[in-house]
Amino acid sequence: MWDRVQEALLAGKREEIESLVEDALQSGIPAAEILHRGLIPGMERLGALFKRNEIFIPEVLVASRAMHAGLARLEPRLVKEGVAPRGVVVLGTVRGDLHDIGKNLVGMMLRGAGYRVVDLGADVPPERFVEAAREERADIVGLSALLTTTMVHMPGVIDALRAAGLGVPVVVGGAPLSPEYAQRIGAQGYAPDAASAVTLVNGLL
Ligand code: B12
Repeated sequence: MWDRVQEALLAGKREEIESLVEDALQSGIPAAEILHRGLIPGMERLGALFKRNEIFIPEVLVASRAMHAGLARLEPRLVKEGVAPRGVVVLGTVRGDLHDIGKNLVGMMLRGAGYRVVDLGADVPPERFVEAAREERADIVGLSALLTTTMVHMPGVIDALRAAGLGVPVVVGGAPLSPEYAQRIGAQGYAPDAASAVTLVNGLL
């Protein structure tokens, strides 16, 4: 079952992913299990193949679209209904970076934990984070970066928030980051995955 999900993801078979996820949900498998045994290991295999130059950007893009489609099916189950927001989290991937799968997962898990998430998308300039943090009265700002060339834009966002007089805690994540890096740039927290992101945000509020 999980192999089939992973193979379909690697092959970028969007419709097959949708129906496998749907079937799994119908047969009572919890959404979190589908995520952690099917889709995420599939993305890990994709990353390993990409790293070894066994597949290239077009294949990764098609697989990513299939991943998005699978996540969209899971989202309603991951998100609890009718829960009063525990706080507002403004979330985005920093400027120059188009990777949004991990950020979307973090957003979903936070929504599931009862937060209102304002997702600014990918390639977000610092001033957009500032504007949204102010307008939405954010309790937390979350920054994502997947590239060593874009994680360096994170301190700029923190500086822009502070320059605008906003003391809102900033949490960061993404594959190239570390807790040390987060601390060095003045972020209030780092989490390696979506589940720990929820624990981190809970702890900060
Ligand atoms: C999918 C993918 C793409 C897709 C992105 C599609 C999309 N819509 O997101 C496409 C094809 C567009 C792409 C493009 C590129 N990519 Co790419 N990509 C990947 C890949 C294979 C998977 C990333 C992913 O989705 N992982 C799955 C998610 C679930 O994991 P995650 O993102 O790490 O997120 C989790 C945590 O990090 C954390 N987290 C993430 N964000 C946040 C935020 C907060 C606040 C918190 C608390 C936690 C948190 O929680 C998440 C959920 O558990 C990685 C390989 C890898 N191993 O990461 C390469 C990778 C990131 N890409 C890489 C590169 C080089 C590129 C390109 C430059 C390639 C090129 N030559 O053009 C371009 C850059 C485009 C750009 N400007 O952004 C490199 C980066 C190397 C580096 N260290 O800088 C990697 C590592 C591949 C490699 N080994 O070479 N890529």
